[in-house]
Amino acid sequence: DSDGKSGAGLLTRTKPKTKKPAMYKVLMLNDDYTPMEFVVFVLEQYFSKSREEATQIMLHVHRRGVGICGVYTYDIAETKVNQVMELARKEQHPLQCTLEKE
Ligand code: TYC
Repeated sequence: DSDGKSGAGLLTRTKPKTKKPAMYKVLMLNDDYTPMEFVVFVLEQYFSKSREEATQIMLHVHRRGVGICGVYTYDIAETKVNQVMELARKEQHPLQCTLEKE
């Protein structure tokens, strides 16, 4: 055996058992119609950004087409995307928010 002990196929673990969870970026996409103030509101409410930070991210998306709202585990990232998409739909804004594995 590779661990030098007898027995079939049981390898001695050398690494710690715990591993970091996969992380996912929540991305915001630009469009021509969603008001800037709505995007800033979303970044403050769902991504815990200050007014200043939210404004910077919104302007980055406005100029570059896409930007990162935050990085989370899958369940949290997915929940935030759903919450943002639901509010945008309710308010009739075409804002798009999506997930990307890091
Ligand atoms: N481009 C939009 C406007 O001029 C503002 C905007 C910014 C929309 C970021 C979406 O993710 C977005 N009103």
